[in-house]
Amino acid sequence: MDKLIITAAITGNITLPVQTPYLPLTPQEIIDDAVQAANAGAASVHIHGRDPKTARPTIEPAVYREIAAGIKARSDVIVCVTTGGTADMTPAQRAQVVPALKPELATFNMGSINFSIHPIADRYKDEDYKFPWEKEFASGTKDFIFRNTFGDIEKLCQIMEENNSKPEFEVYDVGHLYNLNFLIRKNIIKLPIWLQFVTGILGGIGSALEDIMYLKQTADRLIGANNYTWSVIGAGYPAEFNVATLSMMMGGHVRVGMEDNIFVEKGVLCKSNADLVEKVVKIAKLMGREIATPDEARKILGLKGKDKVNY
Ligand code: KMH
Ligand code: ZN
Repeated sequence: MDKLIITAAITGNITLPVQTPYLPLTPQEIIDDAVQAANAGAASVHIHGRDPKTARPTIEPAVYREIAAGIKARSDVIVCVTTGGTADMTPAQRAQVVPALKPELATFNMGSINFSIHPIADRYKDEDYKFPWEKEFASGTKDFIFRNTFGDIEKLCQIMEENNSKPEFEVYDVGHLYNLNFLIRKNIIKLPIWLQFVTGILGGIGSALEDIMYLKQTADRLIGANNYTWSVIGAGYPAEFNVATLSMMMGGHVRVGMEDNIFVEKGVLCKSNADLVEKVVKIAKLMGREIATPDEARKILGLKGKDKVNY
């Protein structure tokens, strides 16, 4: 088995400030938290940017540049930037961070889903919210189609190739593996690939043991076990740690982080992403799985190296 690649998803664009006071929001908080997560054992940090004043998720390249450069100055961790954006952004706007930063890794969403966090809005009273955009942002996702059409995917493939950025393919459901299979057969996506199974999101597949097994078996059948490396996310608690443990047993890799889950134990908020990384490192050690350093992860994933980014 390869050493374990731990990704820490630092702030995301679906976790709301009302949910936890520990969510890193400003570029400096995101940098500090990402460096801490790397020091705790994360080989890769997945980055979303937020507006420095309003904390609302943004795709503004200057914010990403500040964050990525700030992390690079203090750590050799891999920086994986998002191309996910939010409901008010077009796929073209979401992709602009790739030519701007030429990152080693960037997320690549493999299909369109009704990506929804609207039940979160029901949990809070109006006076609980810290920012005026939060409530509508969450409730509006009831009708949000996270658009990733075949046309969008082809364009993003080209952008990623032009900038020598490796896609981290986000697979939210089994159909997305069929989308991948189609594009591999058409020679639009080249093997080997890096897959992130994103489970437990409302609108996509769940994070039961059977769901993870089915994703893995389907990927083996369609793509071929030797043609991909995979990692898994289970949104929420305890799914994050359950699927991480399962993945370690199956030879996969893991993602934790406040983008996906804010609890380190039942009812106990994590105070930083490092808390979540430390817990998964403990599980890995108990299971005898060694942790990959950033450079070991670069080798496993075939990345171009941090000297070839544009930040
Ligand atoms: N914007 C969300 C619906 C990613 O980082 O690429 C999903 C997302 C995933 O942003
Ligand atoms: Zn993300």
